[in-house]
Amino acid sequence: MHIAVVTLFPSMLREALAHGVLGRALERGVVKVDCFDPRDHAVDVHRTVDDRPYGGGPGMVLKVEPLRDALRAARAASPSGSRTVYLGADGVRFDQQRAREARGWPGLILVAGRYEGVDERFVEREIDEQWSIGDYVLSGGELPALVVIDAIARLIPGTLGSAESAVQESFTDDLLDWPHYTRPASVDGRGVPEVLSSGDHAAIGRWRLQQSLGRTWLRRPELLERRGMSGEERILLEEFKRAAAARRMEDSRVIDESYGEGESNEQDHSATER
Ligand code: 4HQ
Repeated sequence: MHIAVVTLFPSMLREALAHGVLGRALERGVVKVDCFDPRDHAVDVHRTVDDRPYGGGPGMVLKVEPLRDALRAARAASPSGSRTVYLGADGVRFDQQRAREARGWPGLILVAGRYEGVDERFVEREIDEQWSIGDYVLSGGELPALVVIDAIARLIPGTLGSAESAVQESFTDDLLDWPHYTRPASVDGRGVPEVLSSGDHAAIGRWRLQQSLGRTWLRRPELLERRGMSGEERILLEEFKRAAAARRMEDSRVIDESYGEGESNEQDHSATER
């Protein structure tokens, strides 16, 4: 897939893209990322790319002409049918579903703004979609561009190893991840859930799905609402809820007992540890 980025800070993108699975995908040519700097298209001696906002107020706005010329260069280097996306906090939320859709596009042109943003007439004339990566204010579109590139690139065959890709396309999509453990078997007296050392792969699969369902129910119930559950998944989640309720009961009993013995809960630390 070809990705072009219009940015005033091309080195910020190039540096960040040189690492890990994405770095390797770029080396192997599975994904190609090209940067186009509006400053290279500024015409005055100062290479000006921004100007004061009409109506006054603080900050600067990116001018149309250098942006438009950088975008033209990006389009000339991109496959036909590429879509142009502006990254800004006022866009629609970028999520896994949008990443899946964009994976099928011939190419993607990302425009990263700076300062207060870009002249609205540039957005109206040149931008197909506006994406936001979340409800917070950043100082530029470069980090959002990197987030979007990472999320899309890992969906393209050849970016991840075959083991990783198998997991990513599995039924656990749209659920939070299950907890992971590695050696040593004991850390500060805390062990690893027994089932993970049982060698029973069906049981391990059920436990992981149950943990994913349980965590999603606890932390992101709206995700579970949207996704729905199979009959077997409902049973696994009910069992998770019962176990969670039983643990809460056990905790309050331990705390009551320690109060009864006149000890503070802090002193009796070992009793409340699971
Ligand atoms: N900005 N998701 C302002 C963002 C943002 C976000 C990017 C700040 C664009 C000009 N972009 N610049 N959140 O906060 O995408």
